[in-house]
Amino acid sequence: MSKPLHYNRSLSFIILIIILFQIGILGSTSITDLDYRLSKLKNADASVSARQSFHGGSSAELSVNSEGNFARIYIYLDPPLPLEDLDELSMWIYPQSGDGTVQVELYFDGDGDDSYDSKNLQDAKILSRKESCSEVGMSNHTWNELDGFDLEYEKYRDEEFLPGSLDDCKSRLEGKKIVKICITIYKDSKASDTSAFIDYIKIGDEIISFEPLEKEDVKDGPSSATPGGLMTYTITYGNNGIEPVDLIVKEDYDPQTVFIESYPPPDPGTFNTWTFPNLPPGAHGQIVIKMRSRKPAARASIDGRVSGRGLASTEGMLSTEFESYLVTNNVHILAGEFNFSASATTRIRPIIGSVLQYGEHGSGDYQAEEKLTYNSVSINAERNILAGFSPVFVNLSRNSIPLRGDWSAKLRAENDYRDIRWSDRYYGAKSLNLSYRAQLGKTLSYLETDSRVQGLADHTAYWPGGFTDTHLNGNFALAGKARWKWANKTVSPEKKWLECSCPMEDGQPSS
Ligand SMILES: [Ca+2]
Ligand SMILES: [Ca+2]
Repeated sequence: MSKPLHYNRSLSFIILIIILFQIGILGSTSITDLDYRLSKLKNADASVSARQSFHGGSSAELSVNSEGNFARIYIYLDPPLPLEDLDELSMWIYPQSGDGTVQVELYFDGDGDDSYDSKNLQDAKILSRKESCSEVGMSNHTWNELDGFDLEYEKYRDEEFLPGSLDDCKSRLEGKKIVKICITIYKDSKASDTSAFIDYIKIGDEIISFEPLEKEDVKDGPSSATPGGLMTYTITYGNNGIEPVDLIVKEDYDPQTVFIESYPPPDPGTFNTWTFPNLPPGAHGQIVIKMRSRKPAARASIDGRVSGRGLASTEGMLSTEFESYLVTNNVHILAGEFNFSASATTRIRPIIGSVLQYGEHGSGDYQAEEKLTYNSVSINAERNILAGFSPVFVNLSRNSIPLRGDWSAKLRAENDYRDIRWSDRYYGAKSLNLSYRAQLGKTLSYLETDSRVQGLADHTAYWPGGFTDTHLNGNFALAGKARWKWANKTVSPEKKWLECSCPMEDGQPSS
């Protein structure tokens, strides 16, 4: 009794080619999400200055000369902040020359269009009473805190609205949302020029410190990268508090990326953690990380030979196709109570390539020889199959069951890049003698088959511009050769023939 041969194999190679990266920043966030603008007027200057600062290394310097009237900071809240949620509105002011007048204005949206319109009665604007720096108790040449909740406000063009504190306005302007805040320094009419520095404006949880890096995205990445190439991520960190902190930056790398190097380098013994001990208030910095996308080995050569008597079932698949996936690198910044996360996501596009699938199934004598070579852009396969029917017995406990089997075989070759598909199927066969060579590449694809079969066969081929469909039944010999070349931006058959020699003893060929 022959020994059952169980031969089951699954060959699956996924060859990844990364042609293009598309990096999208999900929820791009910066240390300060408030936008601000400084006024640009002929006789007044407003600019970021490193000459004085309360927090970090710089502040906004507002100066008005004798011909000017005012200099202003415009702050935009996007999304608008409901007035009832405003729990803090403060700033630090350093009066330098003259005794300028400070005014804070809040602009509200009341009709839901996220903008202020002076003609819309539902929208509103409130202004703090104009008071000079000395009137609100500030001293020149020193940093003074001004709390917006200590000021008295009146409503623009509404004389029935009694002046009141910001807390009074909260109840009277219920439901309105702040879209813009202006801080203005008006000229001291008695002085030749008026100037002041403003720093560390706190509106709710957000802080404007006029530091160059505070508007950078916490996590930023390139818009595209080459296959398996370098991707550079930039992390921006900062201490927005008013006490020094130990700040820790921790990266969660996507498993499909590899860390290469960073500046500054990570903490010793780590590749994803940076510690900045005792980081001063207002200090900001950046970490530049270079990563590489994983590019799997895309070359292999396989020589195989199998033979035996019994049940045979083989399955093989080679593919250069590659599904799209996302690569996400996350960053976590920890500084005291401050815990911040941001991420950069890269979409890796799908790769359209080639797939070769083959297999035989049956019982009897089986012999297969194969040589498979592939790389990231092409598949090359050469297989010789010899199979014949012979009775096989499967021994299940005491009873031997004779198995009557037919042979079947399939070969499916797809070049999806060039839209070529071949499919050969043999079934109900008493014997198979198949030889084929297949090449699936971008410029050249071919399939050469030589088969002697006692049974049935379906043979189809599709390519841009045509298809063939052949059915054979009987005892036949079939030789086919199809070769497709990519030239002048079209795929065209170079040479193609199908030969059929028959009839044999039983069965009639048909096509
Ligand atoms: Ca509005
Ligand atoms: Ca500052």
